[in-house]
Amino acid sequence: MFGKNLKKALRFYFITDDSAPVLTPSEQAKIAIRAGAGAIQYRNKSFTSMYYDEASEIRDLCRCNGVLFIVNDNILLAKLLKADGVHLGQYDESSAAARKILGPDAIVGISVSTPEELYKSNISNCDYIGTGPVFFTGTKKDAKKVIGLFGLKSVAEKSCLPVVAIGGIDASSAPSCFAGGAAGVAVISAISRAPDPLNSALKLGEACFCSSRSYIESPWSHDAGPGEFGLIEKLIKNIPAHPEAIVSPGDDACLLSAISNPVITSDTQREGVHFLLNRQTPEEIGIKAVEITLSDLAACYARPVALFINLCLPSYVSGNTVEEIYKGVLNALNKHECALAGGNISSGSELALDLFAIGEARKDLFPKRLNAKPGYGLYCTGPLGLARAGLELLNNNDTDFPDLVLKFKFPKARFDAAHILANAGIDCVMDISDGLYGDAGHIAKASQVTIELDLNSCPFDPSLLLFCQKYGRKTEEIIVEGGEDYELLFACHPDTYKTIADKLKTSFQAGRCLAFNGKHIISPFGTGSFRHGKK
Ligand code: TZP
Ligand code: MG
Repeated sequence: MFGKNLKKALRFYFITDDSAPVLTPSEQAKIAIRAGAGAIQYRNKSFTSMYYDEASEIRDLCRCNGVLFIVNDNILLAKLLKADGVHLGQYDESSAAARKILGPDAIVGISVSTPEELYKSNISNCDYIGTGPVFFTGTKKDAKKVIGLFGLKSVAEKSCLPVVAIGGIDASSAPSCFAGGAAGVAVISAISRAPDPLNSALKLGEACFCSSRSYIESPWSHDAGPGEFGLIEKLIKNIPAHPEAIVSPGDDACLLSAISNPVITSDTQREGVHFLLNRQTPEEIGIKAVEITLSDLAACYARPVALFINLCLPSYVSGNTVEEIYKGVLNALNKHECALAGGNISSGSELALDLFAIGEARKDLFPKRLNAKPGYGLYCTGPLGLARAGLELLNNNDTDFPDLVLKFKFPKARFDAAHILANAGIDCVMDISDGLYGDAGHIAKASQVTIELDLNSCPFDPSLLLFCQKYGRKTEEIIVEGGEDYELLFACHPDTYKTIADKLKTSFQAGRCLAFNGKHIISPFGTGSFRHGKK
């Protein structure tokens, strides 16, 4: 989330004061957030488990307002709190340990007072440098000698990482720190002990070119959060009427108009497994969740009718984020003329979406995995492996192949292709979520045939080829093992395929079905199944 925006987030960096006379650390954090701080460090030199709730509350405030949340000194506390990062002093644990424990996306900061210290420090695992005290500070009792603006400049000039100036800084001295090469200023007492903390914070925000904000509470906050009912009320206000949802969300249950062959499917999307909150926008997450749930209906030739969505909402996800997820959900449903018929929201430790979709099947044909026969070809409605490559690019912050990233972010339920397959009477279909190898295996097992994978007539996507070249990957392996493309995989007689090949422009033959010979899949390429979220 902070990748490119790190420098911006560091401009106004507030550190909580564990012994301020009037304001609690949470109150200080709220003021700093309102004044436009981009980063907040939780600093509590006498931290014990007693302070866990306090630290969690500040983490939630930061998350809900898009503010970087950093923990001082304690890597394990940062891990426990799922903080965005940790700030380490010269005598704390190593930045390598922080990187190992907190992962590649964590923001790791290190304190450095002089160019010599910078030179001696291993900063290969660090994202920013804290330098000071620039001015006299009474807040840190064991602070080093004041380095002055000259000292700040000498570190900033030598540092390849953004430098945050610290120590005795307030709104009036912040501009001189920026002029001295600082990317940001970190303050404690200028807010925590100011006679008028909000006013001082706002002035500091101005000096850092940060706009003030009306901060957002976590939906679960006891004081001011909207809570489950408030949030649901807000969400259902935006749900458009749908002709098939006679009694729509808001009541105990939804009354749908009668449908003849109901088909029901469900899908789960979990943070860190199926989606990445720091790499996909909430709206994108909502769109994708709907498309892949409806993809199961497409694979059954069913028309989408209604969708239910249960949300597990951790306290660090704001009501705004949920509204954005719903915006994506509603956009996707609208495209497929499907009603949002109801759902539920509960608190939980990680963001998760459980979706249930109801569709209406055709009367004449319900395709099944067990209908493949020896002599049939195995075909696919579109390119494979692109979504997997897109996920790897996202994980590497690589912007070289945006078309592949789009394939990961925006899979499409292939109702268009399903329509063509259904009209040709094809009765063995499934959607590919787990990769060709894994999903062809499902067809082979259910139909008791052997499937031999063959990519001779598979066109290789130009971007995928370039991706494989760049990352030293085997294209065939990504095609066979990569998942989440949500194309349709189908088996039919080769003569049947000939009648539809022209209509399915991106389709290709991926293999053939043989009489069972003791092995379900023969693959000269990859032999692994896709595991969502696994690198
Ligand atoms: N590290 C160097 S100076 C300092 C720290 C934590 C204290 C900064 O506090 P203040 O009140 O902004 O001078
Ligand atoms: Mg420290």
